[in-house]
Amino acid sequence: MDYKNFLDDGYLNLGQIISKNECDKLYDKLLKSRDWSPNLFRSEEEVNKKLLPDRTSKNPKGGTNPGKGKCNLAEELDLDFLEKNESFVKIINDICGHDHELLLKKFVVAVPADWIPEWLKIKMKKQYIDNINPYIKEEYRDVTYFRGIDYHMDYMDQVGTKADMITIYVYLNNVTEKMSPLHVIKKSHEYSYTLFPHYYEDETNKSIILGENSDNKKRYDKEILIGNAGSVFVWSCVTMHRTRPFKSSDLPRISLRYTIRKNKNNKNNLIIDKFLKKHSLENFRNDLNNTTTLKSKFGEFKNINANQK
Ligand SMILES: O=C(O)CCC(=O)C(=O)O
Ligand SMILES: [Fe+2]
Repeated sequence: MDYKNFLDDGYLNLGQIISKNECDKLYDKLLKSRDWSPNLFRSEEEVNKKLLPDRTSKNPKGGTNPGKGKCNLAEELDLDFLEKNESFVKIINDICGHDHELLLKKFVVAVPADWIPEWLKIKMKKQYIDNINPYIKEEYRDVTYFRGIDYHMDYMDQVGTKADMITIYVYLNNVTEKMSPLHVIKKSHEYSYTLFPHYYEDETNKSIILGENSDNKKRYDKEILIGNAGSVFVWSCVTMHRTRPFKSSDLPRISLRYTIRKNKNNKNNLIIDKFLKKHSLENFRNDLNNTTTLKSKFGEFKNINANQK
């Protein structure tokens, strides 16, 4: 395996390395697990009464997303066809070591806009909302639902820690341009110190200007991840990526997402260490890049791109 692209860009497209047939079987199973329709959503009345659940011992943060050992469908199903796949295992071990830590695995669902209730669409025009789990009925919150998410780094879920983490994304159905594919900006770690919502302009399908502000910016190549079921992608936790709102479809896009960290006791110089060293990110720390922290500090984000189109 050649890791040059990962070392240079912070991103690797592995192509379709997982059996499409196995992904199809899993996707079918997921389709049967619930009524994929507007019926996933809570009513406006209920939401207005109470948006977030109380903190309990089972749910100490009062969150609405699946966690490690918490309301997580990906942990309940047999995923050996993927997790024991030789190439999949080798890539993780090469980048983060044999003794890596699995921070989280979960299913991620891109929800077509035509399933979102009108009252919520109106709210979304005024206020930036990407993760829609608070608006989904509690019994269905064993996966994460997105309606598109603006450019971010996955480091935002692990602020204040070392950046020796990767995300692995596996498409479980065929993802075309219309199915809310991921957009990844190569080398975007160069602006990893900037805060969400990250400054960008003049985006095309192939490139984007990214920066700190209009005086400090640079054009980068980007890739839109179109791929069949079984396609696998890896990016570093400081690599910016997004999805646009999913306009319309009978079926959701469902992916499996793994967040992996190098074990701190492993002293070997692994691919993730080489990546961080190459870009002087060994000591990268950012305590602010988390939407919850940022919202409480600066208020709700308004009118940001992902919300408007
Ligand atoms: O699948 C999506 O729509 C967003 C994915 C994403 O950025 C993530 O899971 O980290
Ligand atoms: Fe992400």
